Amino acid sequence: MVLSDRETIYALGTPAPSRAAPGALSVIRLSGPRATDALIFLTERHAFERGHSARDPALPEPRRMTVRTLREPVSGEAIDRGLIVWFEAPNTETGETMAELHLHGGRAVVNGALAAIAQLGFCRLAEPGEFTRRAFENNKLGLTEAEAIADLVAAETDQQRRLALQQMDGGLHRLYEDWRTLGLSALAHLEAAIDFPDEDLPAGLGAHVIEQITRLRGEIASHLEDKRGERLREGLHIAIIGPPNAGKSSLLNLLARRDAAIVSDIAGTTRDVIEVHLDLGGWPVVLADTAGLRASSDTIEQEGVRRARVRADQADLRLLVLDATSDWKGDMAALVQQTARWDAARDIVVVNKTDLKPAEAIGIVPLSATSGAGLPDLLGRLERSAAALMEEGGAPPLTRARHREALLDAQAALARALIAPEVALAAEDLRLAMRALGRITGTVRIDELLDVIFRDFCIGK
Ligand SMILES: Nc1nc2c(ncn2[C@@H]2O[C@H](COP(=O)(O)OP(=O)(O)OP(=O)(O)O)[C@@H](O)[C@H]2O)c(=O)[nH]1
Ligand SMILES: [Mg+2]
Repeated sequence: MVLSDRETIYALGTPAPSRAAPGALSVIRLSGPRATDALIFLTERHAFERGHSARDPALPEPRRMTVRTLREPVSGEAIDRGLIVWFEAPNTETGETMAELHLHGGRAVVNGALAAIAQLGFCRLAEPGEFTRRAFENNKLGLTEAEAIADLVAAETDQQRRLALQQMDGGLHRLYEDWRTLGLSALAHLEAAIDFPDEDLPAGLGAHVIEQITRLRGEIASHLEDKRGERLREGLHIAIIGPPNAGKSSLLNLLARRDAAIVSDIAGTTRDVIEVHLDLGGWPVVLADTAGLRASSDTIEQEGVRRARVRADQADLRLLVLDATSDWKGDMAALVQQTARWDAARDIVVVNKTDLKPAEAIGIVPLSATSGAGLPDLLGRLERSAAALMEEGGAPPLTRARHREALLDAQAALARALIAPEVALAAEDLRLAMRALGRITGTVRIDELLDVIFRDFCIGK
């Protein structure tokens, strides 16, 4: 992307109105030094021909919404009557002068207004993510905050929204910058040792520096292990497991409120893993139905059982579904024992078909997937388990693969620094580690990386 701060850019900030879905309102935003000229030429008759405003002041006060008729600059034909507002640089979102046109949301209005701005000849359509990029260039926000805005727009559940808002506050930015500060102070010690070798400094890295690097590595390592951010972005993985015919697929359909999986009285109906996406009390969830766990001579069913076990191990949470009309206590003991990652505190045992035979025991959730009896209790348990998984630890969670990659680079460089044979080499590795951290927040600029990131931020792409 070629960047020119002097150009005034514009874009429709709301979804493009379609015939099927016109909006009540559409908002066009402009940013750049001539944003207010655009407002004058679009709202004051003949101003464009004259090349200046006849009235003084032709513009409303900044930050004050004002009703104006929007006109084609050349013909003077009215396009819409709407609200205009402008904001003075530098206290704006992009750091430049900004203007907004709040118009009626019809296609002809929006297309007419966009064409009118183009006619002015001194504004150009913004490239994807360009408003955010300008905000970043003008130090209005860091990269992690910009990513948080993209996350906020993409958020589908309450909890995703909460995390995005937290990140917009800069919690993640501060965490990474604190680490960078710590690393840079260790680096300053090393550089002193290099620059003044004759001074009475300890040989090698010195205990203080080793302690700092080790602490940094430890903090980054636990941050990398924290899966909350990934779970919030991609969904908490919940696996439904249990013996054949217990009603696993019936439960999936009940929770999904649709017939996603085939239900039948033939044991061994489900073979492949079937996934549905749900919102469970604000937590995004990927719920997986799996094949009934049993020894089988059918090779396809064997593969299904293998996949079910893999899913059970990979999932964040397991729902063990048992059949109340069978020896469910025996099945429970056997299956819990076979499930490598069973966690008694969080994983949930559901005893299904209680319409046929009641079931009671401490800790289990009795359910009838056919009547829905017991569903509220099960939902309550699921939400509590989800909340327990998500709320561990106070630090802001890792949310993006991009951050993970940079943190892994930083970790590797820190590990090399600790075993470097010379102080100069250790310093070089430490510098690389700090660069990797700076890449996350944007403190260290890498233009090709920024191009990719900002293109990704484009709303409605
Ligand atoms: N009475 C009663 N029948 C149920 C209940 N839940 C499921 N069933 C029936 O039990 C049978 C098996 O249900 P599925 O949901 O296919 O069971 P599954 O655990 O997915 O079975 P596999 O895929 O073969 O492992 C079907 O005939 C369902 O209608 C229930 O709560 N009460
Ligand atoms: Mg099934």
